[in-house]
Amino acid sequence: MISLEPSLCSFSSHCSFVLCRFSSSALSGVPCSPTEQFPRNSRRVVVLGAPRVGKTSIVRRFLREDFEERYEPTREDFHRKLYHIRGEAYQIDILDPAGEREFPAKRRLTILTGDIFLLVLSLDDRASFDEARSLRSEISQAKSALLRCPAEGARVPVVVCANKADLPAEERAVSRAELLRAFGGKDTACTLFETSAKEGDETLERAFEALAARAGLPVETGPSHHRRVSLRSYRRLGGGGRKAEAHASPCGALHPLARRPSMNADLRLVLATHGKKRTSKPAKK
Ligand SMILES: Nc1nc2c(ncn2[C@@H]2O[C@H](COP(=O)(O)OP(=O)(O)OP(=O)(O)O)[C@@H](O)[C@H]2O)c(=O)[nH]1
Ligand SMILES: [Mg+2]
Repeated sequence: MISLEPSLCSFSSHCSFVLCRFSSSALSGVPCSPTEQFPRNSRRVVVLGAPRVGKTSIVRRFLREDFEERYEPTREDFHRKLYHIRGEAYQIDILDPAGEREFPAKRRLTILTGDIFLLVLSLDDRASFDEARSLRSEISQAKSALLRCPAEGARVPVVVCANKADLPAEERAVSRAELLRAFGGKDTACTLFETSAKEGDETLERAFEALAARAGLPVETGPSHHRRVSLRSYRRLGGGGRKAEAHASPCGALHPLARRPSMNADLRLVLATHGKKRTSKPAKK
Protein backbone atom coordinates (compact mmCIF):
# COMPACT_ATOMS: atom_id res chain seq x y z
CA MET A 1 0.00 0.00 0.00
CA ILE A 2 1.33 3.43 -0.85
CA SER A 3 1.87 5.73 2.07
CA LEU A 4 0.61 8.94 0.56
CA GLU A 5 1.18 11.64 3.13
CA PRO A 6 4.90 11.25 3.87
CA SER A 7 5.88 11.06 0.22
CA LEU A 8 3.84 14.11 -0.67
CA CYS A 9 5.22 16.04 2.29
CA SER A 10 8.81 15.20 1.45
CA PHE A 11 8.04 16.03 -2.15
CA SER A 12 6.73 19.39 -1.05
CA SER A 13 9.79 20.31 0.98
CA HIS A 14 12.25 19.12 -1.66
CA CYS A 15 10.54 21.04 -4.36
CA SER A 16 10.14 24.39 -2.69
CA PHE A 17 12.69 25.76 -5.14
CA VAL A 18 10.43 24.71 -7.97
CA LEU A 19 7.41 26.36 -6.37
CA CYS A 20 9.12 29.74 -6.42
CA ARG A 21 9.71 29.52 -10.13
CA PHE A 22 6.05 29.13 -11.04
CA SER A 23 3.42 31.81 -11.18
CA SER A 24 0.89 31.82 -8.36
CA SER A 25 -1.92 31.66 -10.91
CA ALA A 26 -3.19 28.13 -10.51
CA LEU A 27 -4.17 27.61 -14.09
CA SER A 28 -1.75 29.30 -16.43
CA GLY A 29 0.88 31.92 -16.84
CA VAL A 30 -1.42 34.37 -18.62
CA PRO A 31 -4.66 36.02 -17.59
CA CYS A 32 -7.69 33.89 -18.34
CA SER A 33 -11.34 34.78 -18.63
CA PRO A 34 -13.46 33.66 -15.64
CA THR A 35 -14.84 30.64 -17.49
CA GLU A 36 -11.29 29.53 -18.29
CA GLN A 37 -10.15 30.09 -14.73
CA PHE A 38 -12.84 27.90 -13.18
CA PRO A 39 -13.98 25.65 -15.99
CA ARG A 40 -16.74 23.28 -15.03
CA ASN A 41 -15.90 20.70 -17.65
CA SER A 42 -12.19 20.49 -17.29
CA ARG A 43 -10.05 17.35 -17.38
CA ARG A 44 -6.35 16.67 -17.17
CA VAL A 45 -4.92 14.01 -19.45
CA VAL A 46 -1.55 12.68 -18.31
CA VAL A 47 0.60 11.01 -20.96
CA LEU A 48 2.96 8.34 -19.63
CA GLY A 49 5.30 5.73 -21.09
CA ALA A 50 8.93 4.86 -21.72
CA PRO A 51 11.14 7.29 -23.63
CA ARG A 52 10.99 7.42 -27.44
CA VAL A 53 7.74 5.49 -27.80
CA GLY A 54 5.86 8.34 -29.50
CA LYS A 55 4.08 10.13 -26.64
CA THR A 56 4.81 13.61 -27.96
CA SER A 57 4.03 12.51 -31.52
CA ILE A 58 0.58 11.32 -30.40
CA VAL A 59 -0.05 14.55 -28.51
CA ARG A 60 0.99 16.48 -31.63
CA ARG A 61 -1.64 14.57 -33.61
CA PHE A 62 -4.24 15.45 -30.99
CA LEU A 63 -3.28 19.09 -31.39
CA ARG A 64 -3.43 18.69 -35.18
CA GLU A 65 0.25 19.26 -35.70
CA ASP A 66 2.38 17.39 -38.22
CA PHE A 67 4.40 14.30 -37.52
CA GLU A 68 8.04 15.01 -36.72
CA GLU A 69 10.60 12.36 -37.78
CA ARG A 70 13.38 13.98 -35.81
CA TYR A 71 13.54 12.84 -32.21
CA GLU A 72 13.82 15.43 -29.50
CA PRO A 73 13.39 14.21 -25.91
CA THR A 74 10.67 16.03 -24.00
CA ARG A 75 11.46 17.65 -20.68
CA GLU A 76 7.89 18.57 -19.84
CA ASP A 77 5.10 19.81 -22.10
CA PHE A 78 1.77 21.21 -21.02
CA HIS A 79 -1.02 22.05 -23.45
CA ARG A 80 -4.45 23.49 -22.86
CA LYS A 81 -7.26 23.21 -25.34
CA LEU A 82 -10.51 25.10 -24.86
CA TYR A 83 -13.76 24.19 -26.58
CA HIS A 84 -17.25 25.52 -27.18
CA ILE A 85 -19.54 22.58 -27.89
CA ARG A 86 -23.31 22.90 -28.02
CA GLY A 87 -23.29 25.97 -25.79
CA GLU A 88 -20.96 24.47 -23.16
CA ALA A 89 -17.33 25.32 -22.47
CA TYR A 90 -14.83 22.50 -22.03
CA GLN A 91 -11.15 22.37 -21.25
CA ILE A 92 -8.61 19.61 -21.77
CA ASP A 93 -5.18 19.97 -20.24
CA ILE A 94 -2.54 17.61 -21.53
CA LEU A 95 0.55 16.92 -19.49
CA ASP A 96 3.44 15.20 -21.26
CA PRO A 97 5.84 14.90 -18.36
CA ALA A 98 8.71 12.85 -19.78
CA GLY A 99 11.81 12.76 -17.63
CA GLU A 100 10.13 11.97 -14.33
CA ARG A 101 11.50 8.45 -14.10
CA GLU A 102 14.20 9.46 -11.66
CA PHE A 103 11.75 11.38 -9.47
CA PRO A 104 9.14 8.94 -8.11
CA ALA A 105 7.52 11.49 -5.79
CA LYS A 106 7.03 13.96 -8.62
CA ARG A 107 5.67 11.21 -10.85
CA ARG A 108 3.25 10.16 -8.13
CA LEU A 109 1.98 13.72 -7.80
CA THR A 110 1.60 13.89 -11.57
CA ILE A 111 -0.41 10.67 -11.49
CA LEU A 112 -2.61 11.84 -8.64
CA THR A 113 -3.58 15.01 -10.49
CA GLY A 114 -4.54 13.14 -13.67
CA ASP A 115 -8.19 12.49 -14.49
CA ILE A 116 -7.42 10.21 -17.38
CA PHE A 117 -4.24 8.57 -18.64
CA LEU A 118 -2.81 8.02 -22.06
CA LEU A 119 -0.33 5.19 -21.66
CA VAL A 120 2.01 4.74 -24.61
CA LEU A 121 4.35 1.89 -25.54
CA SER A 122 6.13 1.09 -28.76
CA LEU A 123 5.46 -2.19 -30.53
CA ASP A 124 9.13 -2.59 -31.40
CA ASP A 125 10.32 -2.05 -27.83
CA ARG A 126 9.77 -4.87 -25.36
CA ALA A 127 10.99 -2.81 -22.39
CA SER A 128 8.37 -0.15 -23.12
CA PHE A 129 5.68 -2.84 -22.81
CA ASP A 130 7.02 -3.81 -19.37
CA GLU A 131 7.17 -0.17 -18.37
CA ALA A 132 3.59 0.43 -19.50
CA ARG A 133 2.42 -2.51 -17.39
CA SER A 134 4.21 -1.25 -14.33
CA LEU A 135 2.94 2.31 -14.90
CA ARG A 136 -0.57 0.96 -15.16
CA SER A 137 -0.33 -0.67 -11.74
CA GLU A 138 1.39 2.41 -10.32
CA ILE A 139 -1.56 4.52 -11.51
CA SER A 140 -4.10 2.13 -9.96
CA GLN A 141 -2.22 1.93 -6.68
CA ALA A 142 -1.70 5.67 -6.35
CA LYS A 143 -5.34 6.44 -7.17
CA SER A 144 -6.69 3.73 -4.91
CA ALA A 145 -4.56 5.02 -2.01
CA LEU A 146 -6.00 8.47 -2.63
CA LEU A 147 -9.57 7.21 -2.84
CA ARG A 148 -9.02 4.64 -0.07
CA CYS A 149 -10.35 1.75 -2.03
CA PRO A 150 -8.79 -1.48 -3.35
CA ALA A 151 -6.68 -1.03 -6.51
CA GLU A 152 -9.23 -2.88 -8.62
CA GLY A 153 -11.96 -0.59 -7.29
CA ALA A 154 -10.29 2.65 -8.39
CA ARG A 155 -11.20 2.04 -12.07
CA VAL A 156 -8.98 4.80 -13.36
CA PRO A 157 -9.67 5.58 -17.02
CA VAL A 158 -6.67 4.58 -19.12
CA VAL A 159 -6.27 4.54 -22.89
CA VAL A 160 -3.31 2.43 -23.99
CA CYS A 161 -1.66 3.22 -27.32
CA ALA A 162 0.63 0.45 -28.57
CA ASN A 163 2.33 2.78 -31.02
CA LYS A 164 4.45 2.49 -34.18
CA ALA A 165 2.04 -0.01 -35.70
CA ASP A 166 3.33 1.09 -39.11
CA LEU A 167 6.68 -0.66 -38.57
CA PRO A 168 7.28 -3.95 -40.42
CA ALA A 169 5.97 -7.08 -38.69
CA GLU A 170 9.49 -8.46 -38.15
CA GLU A 171 10.33 -5.50 -35.90
CA ARG A 172 7.42 -6.22 -33.63
CA ALA A 173 8.52 -7.21 -30.12
CA VAL A 174 5.12 -7.49 -28.41
CA SER A 175 2.36 -9.78 -29.63
CA ARG A 176 -1.28 -8.86 -29.85
CA ALA A 177 -2.11 -11.64 -27.38
CA GLU A 178 0.31 -10.22 -24.82
CA LEU A 179 -1.19 -6.76 -25.23
CA LEU A 180 -4.68 -8.12 -24.74
CA ARG A 181 -3.63 -10.08 -21.68
CA ALA A 182 -2.02 -7.02 -20.15
CA PHE A 183 -4.51 -4.30 -21.11
CA GLY A 184 -7.58 -5.81 -22.68
CA GLY A 185 -8.99 -7.82 -19.81
CA LYS A 186 -12.14 -7.40 -17.78
CA ASP A 187 -11.17 -3.91 -16.68
CA THR A 188 -13.42 -1.89 -18.95
CA ALA A 189 -11.82 1.35 -17.74
CA CYS A 190 -8.78 0.42 -19.86
CA THR A 191 -8.96 0.56 -23.64
CA LEU A 192 -6.25 -0.69 -25.97
CA PHE A 193 -5.37 0.53 -29.49
CA GLU A 194 -2.54 -0.23 -31.88
CA THR A 195 -1.73 3.18 -33.29
CA SER A 196 0.63 4.94 -35.63
CA ALA A 197 1.36 8.55 -34.85
CA LYS A 198 3.39 8.58 -38.05
CA GLU A 199 0.46 7.72 -40.27
CA GLY A 200 -2.11 9.49 -38.09
CA ASP A 201 -4.46 6.69 -38.94
CA GLU A 202 -8.09 5.99 -38.12
CA THR A 203 -7.13 3.92 -35.08
CA LEU A 204 -5.48 6.93 -33.52
CA GLU A 205 -8.65 8.88 -34.14
CA ARG A 206 -10.60 6.16 -32.34
CA ALA A 207 -8.14 6.28 -29.47
CA PHE A 208 -8.86 10.02 -29.12
CA GLU A 209 -12.58 9.30 -29.19
CA ALA A 210 -12.13 6.72 -26.44
CA LEU A 211 -10.15 9.26 -24.47
CA ALA A 212 -13.06 11.70 -24.69
CA ALA A 213 -15.59 9.03 -23.79
CA ARG A 214 -13.57 7.82 -20.81
CA ALA A 215 -13.13 11.39 -19.64
CA GLY A 216 -16.87 12.04 -19.92
CA LEU A 217 -16.30 14.66 -22.63
CA PRO A 218 -18.13 15.05 -25.95
CA VAL A 219 -16.68 13.32 -29.00
CA GLU A 220 -16.32 16.76 -30.63
CA THR A 221 -13.24 17.39 -28.47
CA GLY A 222 -11.46 14.94 -30.80
CA PRO A 223 -9.15 16.59 -33.34
CA SER A 224 -11.27 15.93 -36.42
CA HIS A 225 -14.62 16.86 -34.90
CA HIS A 226 -14.36 20.61 -34.41
CA ARG A 227 -13.24 23.81 -36.08
CA ARG A 228 -9.97 25.22 -34.91
CA VAL A 229 -10.16 28.91 -33.98
CA SER A 230 -7.77 31.40 -32.44
CA LEU A 231 -7.91 32.08 -28.73
CA ARG A 232 -9.16 35.59 -29.52
CA SER A 233 -12.11 34.23 -31.53
CA TYR A 234 -12.77 31.68 -28.83
CA ARG A 235 -13.00 34.35 -26.18
CA ARG A 236 -15.34 36.42 -28.33
CA LEU A 237 -17.64 33.40 -28.59
CA GLY A 238 -17.58 33.08 -24.80
CA GLY A 239 -19.53 36.35 -24.60
CA GLY A 240 -22.61 34.58 -25.94
CA GLY A 241 -25.27 36.40 -27.98
CA ARG A 242 -25.76 36.35 -31.72
CA LYS A 243 -22.12 35.93 -32.57
CA ALA A 244 -21.92 32.80 -30.46
CA GLU A 245 -25.05 31.42 -32.12
CA ALA A 246 -23.57 32.14 -35.52
CA HIS A 247 -20.60 29.98 -34.59
CA ALA A 248 -22.65 27.24 -32.99
CA SER A 249 -20.64 24.47 -34.63
CA PRO A 250 -18.13 22.93 -32.20
CA CYS A 251 -14.86 24.81 -32.08
CA GLY A 252 -11.64 24.59 -30.15
CA ALA A 253 -8.69 26.86 -29.45
CA LEU A 254 -5.23 26.08 -28.22
CA HIS A 255 -4.12 28.31 -25.40
CA PRO A 256 -0.74 29.44 -26.74
CA LEU A 257 0.82 30.37 -23.41
CA ALA A 258 -0.66 27.85 -21.00
CA ARG A 259 1.76 26.46 -18.46
CA ARG A 260 1.48 23.62 -16.00
CA PRO A 261 -0.07 24.84 -12.73
CA SER A 262 2.47 25.24 -9.97
CA MET A 263 3.55 22.16 -8.03
CA ASN A 264 2.05 23.91 -5.06
CA ALA A 265 -1.35 24.13 -6.77
CA ASP A 266 -1.17 20.48 -7.80
CA LEU A 267 -0.21 19.43 -4.30
CA ARG A 268 -3.04 21.43 -2.74
CA LEU A 269 -5.53 19.93 -5.16
CA VAL A 270 -4.48 16.40 -4.27
CA LEU A 271 -4.34 17.02 -0.53
CA ALA A 272 -7.76 18.70 -0.62
CA THR A 273 -9.24 15.70 -2.42
CA HIS A 274 -7.51 13.36 -0.02
CA GLY A 275 -8.68 15.36 3.03
CA LYS A 276 -12.24 15.45 1.77
CA LYS A 277 -12.28 11.68 1.33
CA ARG A 278 -10.81 11.13 4.76
CA THR A 279 -13.22 13.36 6.64
CA SER A 280 -16.38 12.66 4.65
CA LYS A 281 -19.00 10.70 6.61
CA PRO A 282 -21.34 8.18 5.07
CA ALA A 283 -24.57 9.79 3.90
CA LYS A 284 -27.55 9.32 6.23
CA LYS A 285 -30.28 7.13 4.90
N1 LIG B 1 7.67 4.66 -37.29
C1 LIG B 1 7.14 5.43 -36.35
N2 LIG B 1 7.90 6.31 -35.67
C2 LIG B 1 7.31 7.05 -34.70
C3 LIG B 1 5.94 6.95 -34.37
N3 LIG B 1 5.66 7.81 -33.37
C4 LIG B 1 6.82 8.42 -33.09
N4 LIG B 1 7.82 7.99 -33.89
C5 LIG B 1 9.22 8.42 -33.87
O1 LIG B 1 9.80 7.98 -32.66
C6 LIG B 1 10.68 8.95 -32.12
C7 LIG B 1 10.23 9.32 -30.73
O2 LIG B 1 8.99 9.99 -30.80
P1 LIG B 1 8.51 10.98 -29.63
O3 LIG B 1 7.10 11.32 -29.91
O4 LIG B 1 9.46 12.10 -29.47
O5 LIG B 1 8.64 10.01 -28.40
P2 LIG B 1 8.41 10.34 -26.83
O6 LIG B 1 7.77 9.15 -26.24
O7 LIG B 1 7.69 11.62 -26.68
O8 LIG B 1 9.90 10.46 -26.33
P3 LIG B 1 10.39 11.20 -24.93
O9 LIG B 1 9.92 12.61 -25.00
O10 LIG B 1 11.87 11.08 -24.93
O11 LIG B 1 9.80 10.43 -23.80
C8 LIG B 1 10.68 10.12 -33.10
O12 LIG B 1 11.79 10.01 -33.95
C9 LIG B 1 9.37 9.94 -33.87
O13 LIG B 1 9.49 10.44 -35.18
C10 LIG B 1 5.13 6.03 -35.13
O14 LIG B 1 3.94 5.85 -34.96
N5 LIG B 1 5.80 5.29 -36.09
MG1 LIG C 1 8.24 13.36 -25.80
